[in-house]
Formats: sequence, C-alpha cells, structure tokens
Amino acid sequence: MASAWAQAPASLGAAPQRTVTQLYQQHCAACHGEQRLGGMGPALLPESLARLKKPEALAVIRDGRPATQMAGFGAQLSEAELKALGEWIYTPVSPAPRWADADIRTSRVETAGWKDWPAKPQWRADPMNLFIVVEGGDHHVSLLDGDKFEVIHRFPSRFALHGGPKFTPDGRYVFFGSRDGWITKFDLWNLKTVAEVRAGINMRNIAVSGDGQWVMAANYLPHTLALFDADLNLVKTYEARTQDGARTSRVSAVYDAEPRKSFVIALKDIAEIWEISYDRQAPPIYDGFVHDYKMAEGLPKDGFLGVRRTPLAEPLDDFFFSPNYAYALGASRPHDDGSPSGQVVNLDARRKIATLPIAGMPHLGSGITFDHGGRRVMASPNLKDGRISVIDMQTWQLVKDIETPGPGFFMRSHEATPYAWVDSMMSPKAKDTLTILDKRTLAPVAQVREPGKTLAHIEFTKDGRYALASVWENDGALVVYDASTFKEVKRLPMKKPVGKYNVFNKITRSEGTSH
Ligand code: DHE
Repeated sequence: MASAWAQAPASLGAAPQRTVTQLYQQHCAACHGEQRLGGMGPALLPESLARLKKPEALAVIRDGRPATQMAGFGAQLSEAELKALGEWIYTPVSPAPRWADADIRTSRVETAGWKDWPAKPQWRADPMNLFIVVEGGDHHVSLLDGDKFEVIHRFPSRFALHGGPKFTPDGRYVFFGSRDGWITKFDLWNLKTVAEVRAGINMRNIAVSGDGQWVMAANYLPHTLALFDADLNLVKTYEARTQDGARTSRVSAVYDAEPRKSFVIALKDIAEIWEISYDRQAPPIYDGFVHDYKMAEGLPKDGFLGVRRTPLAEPLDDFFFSPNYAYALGASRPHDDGSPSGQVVNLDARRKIATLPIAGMPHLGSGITFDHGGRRVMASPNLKDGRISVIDMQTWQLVKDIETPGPGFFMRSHEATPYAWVDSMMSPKAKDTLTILDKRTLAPVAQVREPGKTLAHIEFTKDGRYALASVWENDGALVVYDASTFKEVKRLPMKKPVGKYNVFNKITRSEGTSH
C-alpha cells in the first residue's frame, strides 16, 4: 500500500501530495479500498473511471450519489481538497494492481440457505415475459411485468453494470457483470441475490453457457478470462497471452456459442480468436496453433476447457455470429484508408473467409438477422455513420445501406414483427429519434422522437407486440410502444434505463435481439 501512495504525482494543485493520500485514507479507503481497487464502493482507477468525466466525479465527491452509500464531502473538505482528490483518482496506481486467483476466491460471498428457496416464482406474472431493466442513473435494476408493464421489484446493483445480463436456460437465475469486475447471481423467482464474486479489476462482460453450468468473465485488467461454475466458484483463469508467450492482451468480450458448446473470445491486442469448449466430449486439440505445456511435451491439448486459437491478420473485437455459430463476424478498429474493417471467420476452418463490405465502425454486436427475399441477412448499425448495413449471410455481399438520421448503437426486432427499430444515439442532432425500418422493403417507414433527449435501446415483449425503449436520462423513462401502430401506450419513470432484457427472447435466442 505504502508504495502506491508514495508514487502519487506531485502536480495535484494546491493540496500537497501527503494531504491527498491522507485525505483518501481518512475519507475514502474504507469503502473504495486501500489501493483504490474498490470495496463496498467501486474501484477508483483510471481504467474504471474512463467513462466518468472529471467534473462529474468531482460533483459526486462533493455532493454524494443519491440512493447509494456515497456521502457528499462538500461540508468537510475545502474546494482545493475536493479537487485534489478528484484529480488523484484518475492517476495510475503503481505498481499496477494485481488480481490473482486467491483474490477472486476471497471476494466470493454467498447468501446462506439459497439452495432451499422455493423453485417457483414468488410473485404473480408470466416469468417468461419478465423484463430486467438496468438503470444506470442510480445503479439499480427493475423487474418489469411484460404484460401489465408494472414494476414487480427494484433493487440496487453493483456500480456501472455493462453488457447484457445473462440467464440460466430455465430463466430462474440472472447474472450481471459490472465494469469493475463484480458478477452477481440473482434468483428472479425469489427476488434475492444468491452469490457474488469479483472476477477482475476492469471487466468487459460475462457469458453463461447454454447449459447453465458455466460462467465466463472477460477482463481488461488483469489480462485474463475467469471461468466459474454456475454458483460462481472459480474453476480456473486463463491468461490472454500470445502463442510465443511474449505479449498479453486485454480481453474484449466473451460470447456463448451454444450450438458449439463453447465460449468464443475476442481479444483486443492479439490477432487471434479463442474458443474454449465446455463440452466434456470435445475432441483433443492437435493443431500447431496451440501454445501449451502439453504441446511442449508432444501431447495434444485438452479439447474440454482448452484454448483453440484462430490466427488472424488483425485483432477483431466486436462480434456477431451466424445463427448456427459456424461463422463469427468481427470488426477491427476503423482503417485509415476507409476500407472495410469487418471480417467473416469460419470457426471450424479457423480462418478468415470473407471481408465484410462495411466501412466506418460497424457495431456488429448490436446487429440482428432476419429473412429477406428468401435469404438470411444480417443488419448492423454503425457507430460512425448514419446507416444500417444489410449483408447477405451466404454471399457476404452488401444487400443495401439504409440511411438513418445519425450513427446509432442498438438495433432490435422480433420474429413476430415486420419492423426493425434503430436508434441514432451517437448523433448530437438525432439522438432523440428512433427510426423504424420495414424488413421487407429495407426502407424507413416511421420515426418516434423524444425531443432533446436520448432515446435508445429497444427490446420487444415475448410476443413481439410491444417495443420498449429508453429515455436515456437521469430523470428518464421506459416508453412502451405498440409495435404495429408505433403509438406510445405507457411510460414509466426510470433513472437512465441503459438496457432492458426480456427473459423469453433471451433464453430462446430470438433473432431480433442480442444473446
Ligand atoms: Fe457496450 C453490450 C462493448 C460502450 C451499453 N458492449 C456490449 C457488448 C460489448 C460492448 C462487447 C456485448 C457484451 C454482452 O452483452 O455480453 N460497449 C462496448 C465497447 O467497446 C464500448 C464502445 C466502449 C466501452 O467503454 O466499453 C461500449 N456500451 C457502451 C456505452 O457507452 C453504453 C452505451 C452505455 C454504458 O452503460 O456503458 C453501452 N453495451 C451497452 C449495453 C449492452 C452492451 C446496454 C447490452 C446490449 C444488449 O441489448 O444486449
């Protein structure tokens, strides 16, 4: 600990260095950890604060964060002290923090007696038409009855959840991942937390295996994947390291490829895709791509829970999969010359087989598939340009670029509707507009707007009759639209409802939503 404080930079404004470290120890360390790795409060590291602007952080230190344990220190500290603390938490901790297997195991907590909780919902509503709504404004989760559009339950979440929550196949348990590494297993039928574990310091997302037996976490810090059983007991960690052992990489994301009984992994800094099978019958891995102690002994690597590498020309870190998961569609960083940055990788042949004709910054992870004119197409928003690219999934050719009012993050549809909904939340001018596209004609047919506010992220009810969107503001709302008339039918106040997830659509892997 002492070394971390000793290396704090001196340029912290009026407050001298010792004062900053002492202030932190006195007022912050009890909740945020002595090394700023987090505790009851979130980690205060540059990596975990990258998305919080400094003035916002200062406001939280001064005024506190409503509906959390974070008190305001405006009355106890001078403006210079507040500012010094606000600056200091954005400086790196040195030496870089470590998070080893023992730390993961020690962090695990479990609610006593959870195995005896009743095996049926303790509330009246269709458990399959339940929505999980992540409210980022005050870090809470609301559970919504998808027939009556009424909140059944609301509870505090870990700080800054990211990525979609993941479900067990029966829809009973949901797993949440937070940016600072916490995984929470929650029993939706009993409305109680089962267990929590901290998988890393800066985590990207989690995946739950199709059989509900495994949970995998992808970390930026440390450069690891962490594999857990369904009760969040650590099974093993994998270091994301190059074949020659020379370099490690941040892990961008992990996805469950249920038909393959495997996790597919995107790496940020290494030009490889990894696949880790959870099939106990998986054949051994014999190929020369494998860097493993067993290869050194001339033995094949275990197929079950072993790493299969697919080498690529450049790292791909945003994925979409063909419906049978034979192909991964990946995007790399945008190319300077504007050439397409998307690739199609055959996961069995283990090589790139096509270039995706999409330039800019396709957000493949938010794409959808549907049938169009007798062929299966995928459609993806673009974070840089206001357009939706529709790609033929057999020829990998562009079918059409559909113009939208501005670049967007999320696109959603449902088997039971001819329409797809897309936001333009990356555009300052059009962030308040959802565009509705006809999947038959590939043309925009309508818009819904929330003037001056951000309107984004759509999810359908189980039957596809209603589309739910977020007014993405701290004093925001969840807006329910009739999916065929596009008329608003209900509005519920919510605090920055970042994302919403329908249990049935997720566990049945609806073609119109993320998995
Ligand atoms: Fe996300 C999902 C990556 C920024 C909200 N985001 C995902 C997934 C990935 C990803 C890989 C799929 C994982 C999963 O669901 O298991 N996101 C990234 C980024 O690389 C990026 C651009 C930069 C970053 O800082 O991480 C990024 N994401 C954002 C945001 O700024 C968003 C809009 C607000 C936020 O709270 O962070 C955001 N990402 C989301 C949401 C999902 C998501 C709501 C789940 C969507 C779904 O419907 O499944």
